[in-house]
Amino acid sequence: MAPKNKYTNIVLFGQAGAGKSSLVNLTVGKDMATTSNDMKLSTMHWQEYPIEFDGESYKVFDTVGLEEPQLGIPQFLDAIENAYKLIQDLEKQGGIDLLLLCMRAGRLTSTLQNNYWLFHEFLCDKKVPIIVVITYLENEAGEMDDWWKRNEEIFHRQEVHVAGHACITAIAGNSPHRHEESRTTIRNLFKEFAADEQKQAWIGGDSLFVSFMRKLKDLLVGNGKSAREDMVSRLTKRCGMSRDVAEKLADRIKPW
Ligand SMILES: Nc1nc2c(ncn2[C@@H]2O[C@H](COP(=O)(O)OP(=O)(O)OP(=O)(O)O)[C@@H](O)[C@H]2O)c(=O)[nH]1
Ligand SMILES: [Mg+2]
Repeated sequence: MAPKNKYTNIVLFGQAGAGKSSLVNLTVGKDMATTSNDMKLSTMHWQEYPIEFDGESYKVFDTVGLEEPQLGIPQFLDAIENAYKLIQDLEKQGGIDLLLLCMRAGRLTSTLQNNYWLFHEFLCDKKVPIIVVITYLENEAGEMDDWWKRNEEIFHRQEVHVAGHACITAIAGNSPHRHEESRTTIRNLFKEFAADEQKQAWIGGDSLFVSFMRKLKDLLVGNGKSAREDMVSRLTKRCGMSRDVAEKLADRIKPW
């Protein structure tokens, strides 16, 4: 097993405009990541942000939202391939400690579900704990966390199973108090997953890459043609991709 490095690696994902870059800035306490005011994509490639507080060092990887219609097929495939390369890369740097799925308060969309499947199941093989961070809650009438109480059941029903949640506002705006409260919430979350006991819980067994390759190998030993087909069918059924896109992705991720 690769030795743990001193950083806690956190991968951030979610739709464009969900507040990923703002979440980085909230955590750091100053503007480090570029945020976008419109729906145009501000980040085409993942960005790495070293963050330190309370004596712990983290690396946060801010990824591109994986949305097919908005991105266009070639860019969508690039984005997935990039995410896949990032995960492989992080394996060599001690693994991924935490996935943060960022969403804007509102309906639980199919894009969010697809992103969840893609990262958590397909790319990370359910081995990395995943936390959902709900942004845009500065105007929540009661406590920001009330949003979760109202919506938790929907996540279960939609089979989006998370290890935890955080209800926040990622910008100061008119609610500096809630912004501060949000920073504490996120920092506590980071600390929780940086804790050694927590890490132990998720280490052990195969690395993500090894288990991914083993799955492929098992499939290939059985029948090479069905291996590709299996991946395509998983991508269409679970990740909501069209057959055309799934086939292109299967061909790009692995030379069959
Ligand atoms: N009101 C409010 N606005 C927010 C919040 N979080 C982010 N925003 C705003 O939403 C816009 C998009 O935020 P970003 O942080 O750039 O979103 P992103 O997920 O990084 O977007 P991409 O990089 O394009 O994928 C910016 O104008 C932010 O100021 C929030 O909690 N409340
Ligand atoms: Mg961004």
